[in-house]
Amino acid sequence: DMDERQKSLILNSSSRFPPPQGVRLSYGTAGFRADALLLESTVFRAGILAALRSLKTHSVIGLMITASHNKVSDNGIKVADPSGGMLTQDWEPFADAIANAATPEHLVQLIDEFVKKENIHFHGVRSAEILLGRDTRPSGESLLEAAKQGINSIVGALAIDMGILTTPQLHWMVRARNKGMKATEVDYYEQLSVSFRCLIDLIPNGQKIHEIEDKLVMDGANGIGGEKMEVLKKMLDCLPIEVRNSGKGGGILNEGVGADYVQKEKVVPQGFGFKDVGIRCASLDGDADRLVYFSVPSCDSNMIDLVDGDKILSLFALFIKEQLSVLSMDGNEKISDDYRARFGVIQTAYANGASTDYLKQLGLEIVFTPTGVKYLHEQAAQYDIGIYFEANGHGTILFSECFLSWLETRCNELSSKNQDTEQHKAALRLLAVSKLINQAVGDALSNLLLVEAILQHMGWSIHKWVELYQDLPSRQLKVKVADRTAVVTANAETMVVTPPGIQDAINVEIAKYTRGRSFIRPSGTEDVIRVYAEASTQEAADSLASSVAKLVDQFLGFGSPR
Ligand code: G16
Repeated sequence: DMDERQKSLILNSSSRFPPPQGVRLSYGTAGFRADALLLESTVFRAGILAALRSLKTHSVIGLMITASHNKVSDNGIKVADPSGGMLTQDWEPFADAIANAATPEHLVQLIDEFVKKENIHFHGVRSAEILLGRDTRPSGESLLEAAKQGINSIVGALAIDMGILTTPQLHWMVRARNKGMKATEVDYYEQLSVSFRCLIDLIPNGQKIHEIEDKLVMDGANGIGGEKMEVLKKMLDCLPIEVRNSGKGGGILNEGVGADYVQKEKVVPQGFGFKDVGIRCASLDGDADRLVYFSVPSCDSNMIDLVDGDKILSLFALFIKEQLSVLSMDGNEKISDDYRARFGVIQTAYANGASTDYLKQLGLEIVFTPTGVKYLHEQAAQYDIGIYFEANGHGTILFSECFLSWLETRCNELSSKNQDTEQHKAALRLLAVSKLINQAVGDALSNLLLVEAILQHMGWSIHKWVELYQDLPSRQLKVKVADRTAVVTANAETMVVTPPGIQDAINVEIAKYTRGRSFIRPSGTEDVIRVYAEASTQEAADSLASSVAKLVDQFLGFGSPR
């Protein structure tokens, strides 16, 4: 229970952070997001929550201040759980409740009730530890101060400022700390560069002749990714990378640049153009948790050939499957006398239909979840090897502890027998992938290195990769509505349950198009309804998207009868 001293500490400090009037905040797809000016009290309260979570779990917790792909004037905050993954969904209602408590007294009451319910004990000195990180947004500094004050209002909680980081770096550090591993930023770079180097050294000799000669050009979205890649680059002598849009040149965060822009608009980002025709390019988002690739096909237009999250997933799946079959552990087949590895992929409704067809052809098990890393991650963790990706470039590969320890044993056996070296190499590659790829959350920097290693391994150019399968033309739109919470969906967001009637109307539109597919959902990071449509031609996808957008406006727009 909280004693009186603890209660008055929270009362006093929270009175310095009054919540904004007339705004209701919710812990959405990826934590709280809003205009940065509205967020001080929310971030302060998230600091309290993080400290309580640390007390409850006896583990290090992370707090990241970022609004990722959103505009520079927005900001946000999300909590990293002891595993390094997203905050447990069980605590989201508490997060919502305290964020919206109108007075310090009500806040204290909510915390008191929660502490009793969760049976959280206060132990005093250094009983809770929270790692803080922030992206490059100018509002980050004062919000960080608010978070610290929230943390400091819990007796025994210690806030450690890790500085400006990519979101995945902070998640990685939390995970590493709780596993008793070395967890500084330098350790992070070490792990990435060593495992990348290992994959490169394992490339079959013959293939090295086809080594991709051209450099990679990376778009840092004017965020944190560019700066961090410059550091990492110094440790990677075998990878020529040119970084653009690093934020130093004065460009605006996520504006006309970055993974979200490139993936949604399918056009060349700022800083890229005719000079890049044919070159392999990659775009990160503002906090470097998303990655897409692209190439500029010709000088005639600003269109790009996009390699989205689905195609990154497909490349990873292909490579892993190849290693598994060398180890003769294909798919969900019995893989050896003593082990059967479950291999699955996780997508959302945004996955391009052509990617799903391709993955099915590979014989993979595919599961769909609602949008949000937290849902995909949870599903992927059900497998020995679970690959998840959102089309927007968020994703990673999860390895089960059980599979990794089997793999390590197998590796040792094979190396002691000193025979069947192909199998040994495949096992070593899988181990290297498990170290390169971020096990806490999708990470653009480590994903980029894995892509580069696999392309080199396969001797593939970006064009070969683009042609792995042909995307169905698609279009995404967003529609401002009076109240986006009026839309409730089911079946991994493929169906609208309320408002009644809208799904039937959408179905009527879909039926007009060959290979037509469309769905709507409320965004969890912006105040809009998102519309997705795909069909056999771009014109058809555009027209399907715009008619569905009109329906959204009719049913939910400001002029709609409500
Ligand atoms: C966040 C989430 C992603 C989600 C994206 C868009 O990304 O982490 O899982 O796909 O928001 O969500 P929504 O469509 O609900 O706005 P990020 O890069 O902004 O952290």
